[in-house]
Amino acid sequence: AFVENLLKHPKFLSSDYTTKFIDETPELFDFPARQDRATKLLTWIADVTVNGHPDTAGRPKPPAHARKPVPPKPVEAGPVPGTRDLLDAQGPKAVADWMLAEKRLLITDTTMRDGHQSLLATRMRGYDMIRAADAYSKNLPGLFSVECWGGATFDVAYRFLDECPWQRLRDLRARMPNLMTQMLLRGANGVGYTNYPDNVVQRFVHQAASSGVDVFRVFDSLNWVENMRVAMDAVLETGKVLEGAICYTGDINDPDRAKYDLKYYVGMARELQKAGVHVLGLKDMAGLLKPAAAGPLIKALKEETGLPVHFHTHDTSGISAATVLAASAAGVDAVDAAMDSFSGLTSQPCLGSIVEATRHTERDTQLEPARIREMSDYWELVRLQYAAFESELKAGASEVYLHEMPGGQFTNLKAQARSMGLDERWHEVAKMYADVNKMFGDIVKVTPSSKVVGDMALTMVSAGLTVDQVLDPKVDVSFPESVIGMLRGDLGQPPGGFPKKLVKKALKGETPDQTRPGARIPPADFEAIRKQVSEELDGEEIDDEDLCGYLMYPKVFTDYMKRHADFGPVRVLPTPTFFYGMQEGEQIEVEMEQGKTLQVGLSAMTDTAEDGTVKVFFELNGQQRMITVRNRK
Ligand code: BTN
Ligand code: 3PY
Ligand code: ZN
Repeated sequence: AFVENLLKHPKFLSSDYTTKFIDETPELFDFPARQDRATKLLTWIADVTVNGHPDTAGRPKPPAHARKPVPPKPVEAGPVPGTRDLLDAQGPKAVADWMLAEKRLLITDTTMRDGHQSLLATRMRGYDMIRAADAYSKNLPGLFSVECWGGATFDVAYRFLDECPWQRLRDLRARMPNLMTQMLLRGANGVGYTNYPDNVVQRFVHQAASSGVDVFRVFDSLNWVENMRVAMDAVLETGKVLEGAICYTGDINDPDRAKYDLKYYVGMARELQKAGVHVLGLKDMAGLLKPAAAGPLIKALKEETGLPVHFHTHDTSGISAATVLAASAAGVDAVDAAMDSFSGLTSQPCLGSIVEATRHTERDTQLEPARIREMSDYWELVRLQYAAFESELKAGASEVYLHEMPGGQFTNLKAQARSMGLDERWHEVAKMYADVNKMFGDIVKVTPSSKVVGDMALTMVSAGLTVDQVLDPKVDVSFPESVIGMLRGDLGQPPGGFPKKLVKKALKGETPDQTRPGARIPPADFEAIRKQVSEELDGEEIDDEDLCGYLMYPKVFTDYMKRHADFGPVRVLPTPTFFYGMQEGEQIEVEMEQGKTLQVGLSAMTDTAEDGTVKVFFELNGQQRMITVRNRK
């Protein structure tokens, strides 16, 4: 591969090189070109062993005592029929009717999506999820659904975990045939941060349904129902469950936040009902719904629409379980919770404790505490392997009622602040986030609108700007691109519109567009795009899932495909191997696919040679293999 690279290097071809050429031209070592899958995987292991993984560099390591996570043993019997069987046999309306008729408090487990999105920067690999899926199916058949897809997990899978999110979905689906899988869809923003053409959103929804999603929770980051319709109509066409979500912000009991009062939420619920949703989602992405507000809100939503209500919250404040119990007492149909070891703080409330708290009451979930504990024990060991991605957040914080940041954004924004040298000034950032929200007219803050508020807050803190200065026509302010885009109307319209004075200043007189963004973006030409992507990737076949990945994240997708061509299906590597490589003398098993397992041992490695390379010696199913990698450190 080295010689191949050398022979095709432009400088080499033009004879424009010196004797130092090889030392000065690291890309010559960018192999391997096309090799067999096992060699590619060994190349990844060798590279990470020598150079480390960029994502864990400088971060805490898993503790030395961390044992290998072993998933709970599935009970002997085959899977008991669950919600998925009902959906398949009778359709989504029957699921909704069944929810209304159930006395039990139904539970969605969010560990595989929002749990790790909120606690571990979305870094949990499919490997660790898929290993647990059979136990979920056999031991917890009474769950309402398993949230395991969408939100930030889609792009993080490609971007940082070098795995295909679609494959993860298919693998999970196959192992949990009796349970409904659930995803989070950002309406017209798909699983991205921008508005897509209508036909892209439609195609994405249909692909997600056929690859294995059963429940679609659809929301809009400004609560603009108009902007949710394309996605919602597409879900209705698939025959899967449409959960239209209201994003909750403010406080219905606070007379100073009258913009988001009970009437507002009931009005939105009615719009969603008219749009044909099967289930009403109440998405409290920051964990702001207080126990005393949950009862009146949930009663009103149920009475006014007759729909089942599914409540989602975050425990940033530390009192979300109280809200869940108040919601339960008020008759909420289903709630989200994370397995104990992935609960609390910016994640969901504790699943096992909700099960215990409702036991022997009318709302008894009928889930088995022992099964939950053993599942949580598995996740506890999994979590240790992701020590690099833990945030330093240690306690609940009432500050969330000030800034109203979504649980999934909190640790991200903190990291962004750190990278700008603002780590000492976090509480200022939090206060500024609140001020920016007011300046924007008090908007719903959830991906992607929350990112816009965060960008503006960081800009203002680092430039030392106040709200008054930003609004002052005489002060020159350089607004972040995301802010200009939102005020221009790229994300749609918030209730009441954006404040005119701010819009005028940021857009420098340009008129904002208040029409639906999707209606002004021309449709994508799928087959032309497929052909062009395939050409960019040396003729690689682009299947329908790949195409949808590209449509959401063009560069993230093609970069992933290029790494995949070099390093193979690294999703099959155990998590410690993926992030840290191997130790000399270590042996691992790698299951390439069912029934095809590789035995990999790392027998020795050389010191770094003159030319900057290291030779790593492996045993692959008993055969000696040597991989040469450049030491980039
Ligand atoms: C990231 O930025 O974190 C994702 C890129 C990962 C690159 C991996 S690390 C091991 C291997 N060696 C490389 O040079 N690239 C891949
Ligand atoms: C996401 O969009 O990823 C969210 O979790 C919003 O709460
Ligand atoms: Zn959430």
